[in-house]
Amino acid sequence: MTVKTALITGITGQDGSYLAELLLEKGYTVHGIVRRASTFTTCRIDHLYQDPHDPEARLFLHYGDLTDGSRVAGLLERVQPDEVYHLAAQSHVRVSFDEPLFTADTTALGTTRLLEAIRNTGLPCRFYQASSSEMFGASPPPQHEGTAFHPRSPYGVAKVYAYWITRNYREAYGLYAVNGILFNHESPRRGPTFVTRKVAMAAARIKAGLQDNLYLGNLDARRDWGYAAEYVEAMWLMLQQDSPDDYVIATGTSYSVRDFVEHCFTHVGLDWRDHVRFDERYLRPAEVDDLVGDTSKAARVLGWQARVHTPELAGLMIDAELQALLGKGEVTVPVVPPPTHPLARR
Ligand code: NAP
Ligand code: G4F
Repeated sequence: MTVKTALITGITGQDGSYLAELLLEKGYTVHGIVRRASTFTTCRIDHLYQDPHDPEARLFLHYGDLTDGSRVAGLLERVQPDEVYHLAAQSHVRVSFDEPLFTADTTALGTTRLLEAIRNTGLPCRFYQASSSEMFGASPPPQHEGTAFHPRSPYGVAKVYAYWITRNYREAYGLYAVNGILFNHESPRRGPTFVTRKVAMAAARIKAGLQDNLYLGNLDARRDWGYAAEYVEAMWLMLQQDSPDDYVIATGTSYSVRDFVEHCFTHVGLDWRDHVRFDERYLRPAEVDDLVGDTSKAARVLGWQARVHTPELAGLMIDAELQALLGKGEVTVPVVPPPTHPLARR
């Protein structure tokens, strides 16, 4: 068991929750930054919560916001982490068109605030930046570490900035700072406005007779969808190497939004054409048409490769939705068996 200390920004998000689980399993002490809201936002990590008065406690939460550089610096000084996983961001592509300045402040400049804090404290900690395949945007697939960036959204542009500032601090100040260029990764913990979770939730509710239709935008876009619980293992591996570098993490396969919809509806014995309707509100001013990651480098150096592919992912997500409906008493008869994939429990 290691006795390292990690600091996670975005610990309340999808990836933050899986990463916190993984690091606690590995024996780390984990500190997470949580932004204050009028309601609790910790539902994804409530199962990990430990009373901080317990001498055995290894998970600690602190209020903080990426827009407040002095707070971020103060926390870094106090926690003295060995590893910093920077996952916090305004992460929704469609929302970034509505809120480009907030997205830039949080997703781009938030990264600089953290890197500056590390540089100024002089801590010898390792830094992980949550970079994104959205940076490749219009560059044709397959995309790898050397593919040119051509972002298509304010979010993608902000992530390109964050990518380069991370590399700049590595080159200029010798920081151990890496970019994980992760392609879309999903799970039952995915935010409900991202397309996979939106589809899985709706298909389960339609099957249960709780709603009739699902409104979507562009069904032709293609994505390389993997399973989030596996992708956090790659984040950890990147910080365990002898020297810092950047890695693409993906499954290497691509499916259209239509394919994903079909997988979910077929899984519960429905024909998606009877229920899916078009709503132009879900279109974007500029779209990313096709993302497929080339993970040769991650396989060679990190020994990482995806085990769950998009069809199994769709199955485990929809099974989880049906289980959740059963748990809430909204469905009285199991519609499908409970999830059987071992990773579905994470
Ligand atoms: P997510 O579920 O949207 O989580 C984002 C996290 O950032 C949440 O904990 C959120 O807090 C926090 N956050 C947002 N603004 C903040 C601020 N101003 N100050 C402090 N915290 C703030 O995202 P995710 O799917 O876990 O993704 C994690 C990271 O990987 C993000 O940077 C994302 O852009 C990037 N990424 C994701 C994917 C993917 O497919 N999931 C692919 C490539 C890269 P609240 O809970 O309070 O909202
Ligand atoms: O699920 P999405 O919103 O994910 P998107 O835009 O690919 O972004 C996600 O992956 C990025 C990695 O490439 C991350 F960096 C980012 O943080 C985020 O996690 O949309 C996927 C596709 C898009 O082409 C969108 O136009 O689905 C299409 N889509 C069609 N109807 C829809 C909908 N997307 C959403 N969210 N909602 C719809 O109704």
